[in-house]
Amino acid sequence: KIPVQSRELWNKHKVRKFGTAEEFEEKFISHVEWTLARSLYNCDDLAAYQATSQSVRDNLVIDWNKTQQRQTARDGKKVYYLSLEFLMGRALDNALINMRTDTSSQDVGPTDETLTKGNTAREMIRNAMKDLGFKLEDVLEQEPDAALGNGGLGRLAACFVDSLATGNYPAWGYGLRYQYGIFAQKIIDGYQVETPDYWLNFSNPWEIERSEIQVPINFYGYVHRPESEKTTTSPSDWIGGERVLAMAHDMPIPGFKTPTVNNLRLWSAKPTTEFDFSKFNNGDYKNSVEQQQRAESITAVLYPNDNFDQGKELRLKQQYFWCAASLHDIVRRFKKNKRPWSEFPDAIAIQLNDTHPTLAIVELQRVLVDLEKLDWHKAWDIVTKTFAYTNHTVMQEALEKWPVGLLGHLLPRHLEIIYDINWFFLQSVEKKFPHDMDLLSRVSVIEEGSQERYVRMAFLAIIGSHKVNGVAELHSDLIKSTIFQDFVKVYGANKFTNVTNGITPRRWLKQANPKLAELISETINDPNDDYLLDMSKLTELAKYAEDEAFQKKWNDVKQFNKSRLADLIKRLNNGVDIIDRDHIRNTLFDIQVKRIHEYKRQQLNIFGVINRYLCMKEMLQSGSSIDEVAERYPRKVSIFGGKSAPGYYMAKLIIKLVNSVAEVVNNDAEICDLLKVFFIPDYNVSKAEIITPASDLSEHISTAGTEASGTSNMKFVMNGGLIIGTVDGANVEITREIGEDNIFLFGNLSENVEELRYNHQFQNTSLPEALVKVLNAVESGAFSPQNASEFRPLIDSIKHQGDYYLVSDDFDSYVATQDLVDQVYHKDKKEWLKKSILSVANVGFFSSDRCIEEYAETIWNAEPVKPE
Ligand code: GLS
Repeated sequence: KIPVQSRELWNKHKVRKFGTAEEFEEKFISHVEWTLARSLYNCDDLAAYQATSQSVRDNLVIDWNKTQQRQTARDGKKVYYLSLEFLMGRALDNALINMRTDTSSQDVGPTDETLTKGNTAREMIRNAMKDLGFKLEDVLEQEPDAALGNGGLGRLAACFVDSLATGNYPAWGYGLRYQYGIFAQKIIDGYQVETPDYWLNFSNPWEIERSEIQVPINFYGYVHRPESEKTTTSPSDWIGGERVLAMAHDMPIPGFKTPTVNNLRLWSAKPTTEFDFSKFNNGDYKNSVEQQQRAESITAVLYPNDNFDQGKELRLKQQYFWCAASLHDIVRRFKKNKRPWSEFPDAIAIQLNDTHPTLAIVELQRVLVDLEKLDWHKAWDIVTKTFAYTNHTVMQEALEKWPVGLLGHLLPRHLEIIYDINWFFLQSVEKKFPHDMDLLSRVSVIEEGSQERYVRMAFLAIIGSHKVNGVAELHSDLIKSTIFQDFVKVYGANKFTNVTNGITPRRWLKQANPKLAELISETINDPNDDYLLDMSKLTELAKYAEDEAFQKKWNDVKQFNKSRLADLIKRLNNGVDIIDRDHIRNTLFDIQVKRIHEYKRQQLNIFGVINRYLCMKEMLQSGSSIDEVAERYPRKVSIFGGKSAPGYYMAKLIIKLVNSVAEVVNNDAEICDLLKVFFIPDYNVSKAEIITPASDLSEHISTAGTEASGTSNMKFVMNGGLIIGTVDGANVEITREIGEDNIFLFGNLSENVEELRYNHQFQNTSLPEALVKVLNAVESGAFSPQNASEFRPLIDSIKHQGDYYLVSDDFDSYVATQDLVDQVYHKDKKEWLKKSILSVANVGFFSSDRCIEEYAETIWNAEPVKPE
């Protein structure tokens, strides 16, 4: 603590934010010289990016410190969002957009007064950069994506921290600081090849290393119980066998138009300073060092699976390491206030992003019982009131379960606690439903198999939480009627709720689509972009849906964004332009970008493309002119992108098929560029920012009942793209919000899926004619002349293995709906533009600000801490 008499001096030298371009320039140069130890003579774009980020970060840190002080002083309920994935993307541009320009605070910073009229902080920096000799766009390009996530689940967490800060909630994210994010995808000969993403190659200006915060974490070892304590529910000592340290790295998360800057705390593993002297003395110096180094492997790499549980020991280690460090941190902060333990749930809400952090439930129970010596039941009451769990999938292969042996070996005391939690839970079930042995075994946390026994993490998460939510209405209904059906019986339906996902409009509209954002703010007369905080303001746009002059402007923005994407594609295609720029306005950009997964059905999309191509060829063969073909099958570019899990054979084969089809179609002179296919390699957040605004149509075509929500569907709609989709996930609510006239739905409904699957297995179902032709072409080697059987597994899965994802059942409906898309797009542009405008006008519901409010009100009972 600084003595009172010294404080005046501190205040005299108080650090200040830059507010003007000149102040920024001064900061920039001092960072080039002092932080980077470079100079005017060797400052390249990368150094300029580093210096700009450091300067902007200085501003954020001032607000960050104040936010933490304010939130501590106000002592409201704190929210902690535990997520193994945060797919953040780039930070600099986002910070520039979120940098406040209001005058309400005494702090210096870019304000309405220091900025020339109508200029944003971002514009100010752009001009300053220009004066310093740099182009902002080139400098922004230097930043590597922070790709600490796989797909939707990780990006959701990133949108949530943005909205939490924007809504002034006292909320921290907790995650892991992987040294390697999701792999970089290369396409070689049409195949996905994974290369490591060493994103920390150049130092990361957005993280603040907290070397003073190091939490010891134990693994393995054994449990010791004093003689007097007979049962496992009484305080026990866990004597850990291996110890590593968790070190904190903080990333400031700025809210939009508010001085609230929240914290994302990521843990990295490092060896303890303790040294195994016995080994050392035995002359085994190398081994004792090696063991120390093993620690770092815990946070070395993100597991590259989406919607799939691989069950690796190192993954379990990651999970415990992160849960234990985060809880230690949370408990330490709580204890500072010396409030009674019973008030813990009034002070703290912890949200579990999927089952990955379920061990936090067990760890808190251990801390309370073993370390704080609370009675088991009192402790359990605190635990269940603190936690809430979000389920993100119904896919069986994604539901986490850990072998009892593995868990007990790594975390012996935690396994005991899990058994006891289960014991008390089953007792309560038995009381409510006496003698229902089947029910007991169905809801037990322990799955009794013939060989191995498993801990079912989702069940543990439900039992340890006061609320469980799904991520879209259909999904939340489905979990209640399928995977968690028995728990609805046990707890009643009220424990289960829905919070439909959302996305942050700051990144996905303002940042990704500056031209559209500008047109919107000009049209609805909102020069300060307040609509980005209140998306219901967008309904104003509906007035102009049929206004011809406005439609033209709207269309011009889309064309600009399509050209921007065409440029990117050209660059990725080694400079070869596959998109005819003269016809870009009449070329439908049809995009499917997301993780590659059989349930997301990129195979349905590419089969549709093949069908189109075969039909075009057939027309030509039977004597039609190219104009007639163009009339029936107008210009289209089919764009794909997404990563497959490295071990997912079928998904990788789908990528290869897309690339093989592209090879044939793009080089077929006969079809005169009417159809093009392109697979964008290494789809990531920063590429999504270019891809999303450019779609005319995007595809969200999962088998009904399989996609929990989807969030890219929301991103595309927010950018004026129309959707072709199944009645699945959030597509249902998108339809409700934007109107069924403005979305192209097709395919079977989720309630029919079971029967259709049954039919494939036990009835003789025939395939649609068009699909048969497609499969025959693929089988004949039309796209793999060197190896005709290459795509056999994809065909077999449909023809001979029950077509689990119902490609054949939805194929005709899909093709017919694509025809409808062509008709509206090419024959009735006005109608198309009207749909596009109305979609954006009604997309407001899908702002992640709305989700966070729902979580705060219905699950966390947390209030914003507004800055004065
Ligand atoms: C996912 C679901 O598959 C998506 O539908 C959902 O939008 C996302 C966020 O809730 O979570 N679950 C998962 O394991 N990966 C996802 O992207």
